[in-house]
Amino acid sequence: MAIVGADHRLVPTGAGCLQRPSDSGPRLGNMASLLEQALATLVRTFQEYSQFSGNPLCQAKFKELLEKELPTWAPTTLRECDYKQFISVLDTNKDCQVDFVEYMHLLACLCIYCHEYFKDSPLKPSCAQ
Ligand SMILES: [Ca+2]
Repeated sequence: MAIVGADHRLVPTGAGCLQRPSDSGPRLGNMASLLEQALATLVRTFQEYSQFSGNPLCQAKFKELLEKELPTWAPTTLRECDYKQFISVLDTNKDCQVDFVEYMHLLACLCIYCHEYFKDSPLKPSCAQ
């Protein structure tokens, strides 16, 4: 099912698929690569937690996202004071919410961390390859 937003936001169309309201850009509904699927998942996850409004997430909703979607990587097990400091650093415009750009900054940092952590231990091909 395609849902078209008048504001040209990506909208859910079914199991993990996103489509743009117009045909001017790439159609993400028929993704072929893992990277395209990963990008759609990043966008869709934020949109789900913002109830497809695209609005910033309040801190409680953002913490819920971290706990459910990044249970291994997110600092939700930090002491409350350390968690507040983490949010303070992440919330660059200091509006006590996490917008999409701030969310993406966190994910970019996690990607860089993963890259640094794993760069000396090359990934093995999966069993299917
Ligand atoms: Ca913010």
